[in-house]
Amino acid sequence: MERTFCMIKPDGVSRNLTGEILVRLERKGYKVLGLKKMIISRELAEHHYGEHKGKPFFDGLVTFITSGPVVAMVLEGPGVIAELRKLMGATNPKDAVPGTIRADYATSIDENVVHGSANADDAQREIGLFFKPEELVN
Ligand code: IDP
Ligand code: MG
Repeated sequence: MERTFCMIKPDGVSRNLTGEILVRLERKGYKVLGLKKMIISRELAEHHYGEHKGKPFFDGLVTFITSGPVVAMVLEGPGVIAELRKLMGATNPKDAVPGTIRADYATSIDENVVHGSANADDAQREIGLFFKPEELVN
Protein backbone atom coordinates (compact mmCIF):
# COMPACT_ATOMS: atom_id res chain seq x y z
CA MET A 1 0.00 0.00 0.00
CA GLU A 2 1.28 3.45 -0.93
CA ARG A 3 0.38 7.03 -0.09
CA THR A 4 0.81 10.07 -2.27
CA PHE A 5 0.11 13.78 -2.21
CA CYS A 6 -2.32 15.24 -4.73
CA MET A 7 -3.49 18.81 -5.12
CA ILE A 8 -6.12 20.49 -7.25
CA LYS A 9 -4.44 23.72 -8.31
CA PRO A 10 -6.12 27.17 -8.18
CA ASP A 11 -7.34 26.91 -11.79
CA GLY A 12 -9.05 23.60 -11.07
CA VAL A 13 -10.68 24.91 -7.90
CA SER A 14 -11.87 28.19 -9.46
CA ARG A 15 -13.29 26.30 -12.45
CA ASN A 16 -15.29 24.06 -10.07
CA LEU A 17 -13.47 20.91 -11.15
CA THR A 18 -12.88 19.65 -7.59
CA GLY A 19 -15.82 17.23 -7.69
CA GLU A 20 -14.97 15.94 -11.17
CA ILE A 21 -11.42 15.14 -10.14
CA LEU A 22 -12.38 13.57 -6.81
CA VAL A 23 -14.90 11.35 -8.61
CA ARG A 24 -12.17 10.01 -10.89
CA LEU A 25 -9.80 9.30 -8.03
CA GLU A 26 -12.43 7.69 -5.80
CA ARG A 27 -13.89 5.59 -8.63
CA LYS A 28 -10.42 4.31 -9.43
CA GLY A 29 -10.42 2.96 -5.88
CA TYR A 30 -8.13 5.27 -3.98
CA LYS A 31 -8.95 6.19 -0.43
CA VAL A 32 -8.87 9.89 0.50
CA LEU A 33 -7.09 9.97 3.88
CA GLY A 34 -6.87 13.75 4.18
CA LEU A 35 -8.57 16.59 2.33
CA LYS A 36 -8.49 20.35 2.79
CA LYS A 37 -9.12 23.57 0.93
CA MET A 38 -6.43 26.12 1.71
CA ILE A 39 -4.46 29.06 0.41
CA ILE A 40 -0.77 28.20 0.19
CA SER A 41 1.70 30.69 1.64
CA ARG A 42 4.61 31.81 -0.51
CA GLU A 43 6.96 30.05 1.90
CA LEU A 44 5.15 26.72 1.62
CA ALA A 45 4.97 27.06 -2.18
CA GLU A 46 8.71 27.67 -2.40
CA HIS A 47 9.38 24.58 -0.26
CA HIS A 48 6.92 22.42 -2.16
CA TYR A 49 8.40 23.38 -5.53
CA GLY A 50 11.98 23.67 -4.20
CA GLU A 51 13.37 21.39 -6.92
CA HIS A 52 12.42 24.04 -9.51
CA LYS A 53 14.14 26.99 -7.79
CA GLY A 54 16.23 28.91 -10.31
CA LYS A 55 14.25 27.74 -13.34
CA PRO A 56 12.71 30.43 -15.56
CA PHE A 57 9.14 29.42 -14.66
CA PHE A 58 9.72 29.24 -10.87
CA ASP A 59 8.46 32.71 -9.89
CA GLY A 60 5.38 32.40 -12.10
CA LEU A 61 4.69 28.95 -10.69
CA VAL A 62 4.87 30.18 -7.09
CA THR A 63 2.70 33.21 -7.90
CA PHE A 64 0.11 31.00 -9.59
CA ILE A 65 -0.05 28.30 -6.91
CA THR A 66 -0.57 30.97 -4.21
CA SER A 67 -3.10 32.96 -6.27
CA GLY A 68 -6.20 31.28 -4.87
CA PRO A 69 -7.41 28.27 -2.91
CA VAL A 70 -6.17 24.79 -3.68
CA VAL A 71 -7.60 21.46 -2.55
CA ALA A 72 -4.84 19.34 -1.01
CA MET A 73 -5.27 15.64 -0.34
CA VAL A 74 -3.50 12.44 0.60
CA LEU A 75 -4.48 9.36 -1.39
CA GLU A 76 -3.84 5.76 -0.46
CA GLY A 77 -3.91 2.66 -2.66
CA PRO A 78 -1.73 0.05 -4.34
CA GLY A 79 0.73 1.72 -6.70
CA VAL A 80 -0.99 5.07 -6.21
CA ILE A 81 2.18 7.15 -6.68
CA ALA A 82 2.84 6.11 -10.28
CA GLU A 83 -0.84 5.50 -11.11
CA LEU A 84 -1.88 9.01 -10.07
CA ARG A 85 0.77 10.40 -12.43
CA LYS A 86 -0.77 8.31 -15.23
CA LEU A 87 -4.30 9.50 -14.42
CA MET A 88 -3.03 13.13 -14.40
CA GLY A 89 -1.31 12.91 -17.78
CA ALA A 90 1.76 14.74 -19.06
CA THR A 91 2.83 18.05 -17.52
CA ASN A 92 2.08 19.85 -20.78
CA PRO A 93 -1.59 19.19 -21.62
CA LYS A 94 -0.65 19.33 -25.31
CA ASP A 95 1.21 16.06 -24.77
CA ALA A 96 -1.30 14.46 -22.42
CA VAL A 97 -3.17 11.38 -23.59
CA PRO A 98 -6.95 11.88 -23.97
CA GLY A 99 -8.78 10.55 -20.95
CA THR A 100 -6.20 11.89 -18.53
CA ILE A 101 -7.13 14.78 -16.24
CA ARG A 102 -4.76 17.26 -17.87
CA ALA A 103 -5.76 16.26 -21.41
CA ASP A 104 -9.44 16.55 -20.57
CA TYR A 105 -9.42 19.73 -18.46
CA ALA A 106 -6.32 21.83 -19.23
CA THR A 107 -4.89 23.73 -22.19
CA SER A 108 -1.79 25.35 -20.69
CA ILE A 109 1.36 24.02 -19.00
CA ASP A 110 1.18 26.96 -16.56
CA GLU A 111 -2.32 26.05 -15.43
CA ASN A 112 -2.62 22.28 -15.62
CA VAL A 113 -5.26 21.70 -12.93
CA VAL A 114 -3.58 19.08 -10.79
CA HIS A 115 -0.40 18.15 -8.93
CA GLY A 116 0.77 14.68 -7.95
CA SER A 117 3.98 13.61 -6.25
CA ALA A 118 6.61 12.33 -8.70
CA ASN A 119 8.04 9.51 -6.57
CA ALA A 120 8.01 7.92 -3.11
CA ASP A 121 10.49 10.39 -1.59
CA ASP A 122 8.54 13.39 -2.89
CA ALA A 123 5.28 11.83 -1.71
CA GLN A 124 6.55 11.49 1.84
CA ARG A 125 8.05 14.99 1.84
CA GLU A 126 4.97 16.67 0.36
CA ILE A 127 2.51 14.84 2.64
CA GLY A 128 4.57 16.12 5.58
CA LEU A 129 4.55 19.68 4.26
CA PHE A 130 0.77 19.83 3.95
CA PHE A 131 -0.66 17.47 6.60
CA LYS A 132 -0.11 16.60 10.23
CA PRO A 133 -0.25 12.84 10.93
CA GLU A 134 -3.46 13.25 12.94
CA GLU A 135 -5.18 14.83 9.92
CA LEU A 136 -4.93 11.56 8.01
CA VAL A 137 -7.78 9.19 8.72
CA ASN A 138 -8.33 5.77 7.18
P1 IDP B 1 4.59 18.00 -12.83
O1 IDP B 1 3.56 18.93 -12.23
O2 IDP B 1 4.02 17.21 -13.97
O3 IDP B 1 5.27 17.16 -11.80
P2 IDP B 1 7.03 19.57 -12.90
O4 IDP B 1 8.12 19.42 -13.91
O5 IDP B 1 7.30 19.08 -11.51
O6 IDP B 1 5.71 18.90 -13.50
O7 IDP B 1 6.68 21.12 -12.85
C1 IDP B 1 5.84 21.63 -11.85
C2 IDP B 1 4.83 22.55 -12.49
O8 IDP B 1 5.55 23.68 -13.04
C3 IDP B 1 4.10 21.96 -13.68
O9 IDP B 1 2.93 21.25 -13.31
C4 IDP B 1 3.77 23.17 -14.51
O10 IDP B 1 2.59 23.80 -14.07
C5 IDP B 1 4.96 24.07 -14.24
N1 IDP B 1 5.97 23.94 -15.31
C6 IDP B 1 6.80 22.92 -15.52
N2 IDP B 1 7.59 23.13 -16.59
C7 IDP B 1 7.22 24.32 -17.08
C8 IDP B 1 7.67 25.09 -18.19
O11 IDP B 1 8.57 24.70 -18.96
N3 IDP B 1 7.04 26.28 -18.37
C9 IDP B 1 6.05 26.72 -17.56
N4 IDP B 1 5.60 26.02 -16.51
C10 IDP B 1 6.17 24.83 -16.26
MG1 MG C 1 6.61 17.62 -10.28
